[in-house]
Amino acid sequence: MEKLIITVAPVGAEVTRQDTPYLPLTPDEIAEEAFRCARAGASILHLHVRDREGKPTQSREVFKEVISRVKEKTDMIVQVSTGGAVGMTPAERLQSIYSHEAVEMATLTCGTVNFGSDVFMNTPPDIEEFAKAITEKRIKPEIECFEAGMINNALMLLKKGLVKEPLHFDFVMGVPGGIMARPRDLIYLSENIPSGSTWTVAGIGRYELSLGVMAILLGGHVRVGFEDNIYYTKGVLAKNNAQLVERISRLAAELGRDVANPDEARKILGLIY
Ligand code: KMH
Ligand code: ZN
Repeated sequence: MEKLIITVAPVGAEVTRQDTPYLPLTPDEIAEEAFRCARAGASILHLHVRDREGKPTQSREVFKEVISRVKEKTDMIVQVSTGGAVGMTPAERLQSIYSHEAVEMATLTCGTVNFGSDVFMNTPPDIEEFAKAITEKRIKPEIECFEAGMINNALMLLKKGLVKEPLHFDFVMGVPGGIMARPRDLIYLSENIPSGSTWTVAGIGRYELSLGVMAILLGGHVRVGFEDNIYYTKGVLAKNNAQLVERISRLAAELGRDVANPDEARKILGLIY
């Protein structure tokens, strides 16, 4: 089986210091956390950033500053969020892809989904605009699917030439309002993408671990981090994101799957040849 790519999503847009005191917020904190996670086996950094008050922002300048600090410390693949936070405008969200030449990947959510008590809006014209902009910048999209129908939307983008094969998917599972996070849900999604595609899974809350283990076994890849889950075990907060990465690396080793370094991940994803 191909080596395992571990993505870490250490910040997110929804988690607060009230939820966990260990959340990295400043550029220095995020860069330090990225460094620890890279050492633990993460090769992709799924990046959200915060303003001086700790609120989510898609500011080009803030992304630039954070990415510069991260790149001083690690060679991780930087994957910027274009999802941002619920309620941001499409133009606001898309700033991240123009922030720094080191951006190699960007998320592309392929549909609208209920998101707790909010709605994460991604209209068809907006999805197409995002896909076009990402492809024009020669950035690899990570197609985020919160629902099975989003795979179909991605296939329509492919037909229109707005994204290119091989596609890479991220199944975000267990969001209240999106697809559930049972083993059969992951099997369904992973079996319904074009052959030759790669996929990773981001299980929300307690599903981060169970779906991560399934992905190791099925030949997929794994995302962990405070964006999706702040606990190490039930009721016990993880002290940092690296603890969550370390556990996946350890489980992968136990299960006979080697963990990819950033350049190996780039090859698997077709970022380099
Ligand atoms: N914060 C969520 C509403 C992405 O990074 O592209 C959207 C999100 C997806 O986190
Ligand atoms: Zn995100």
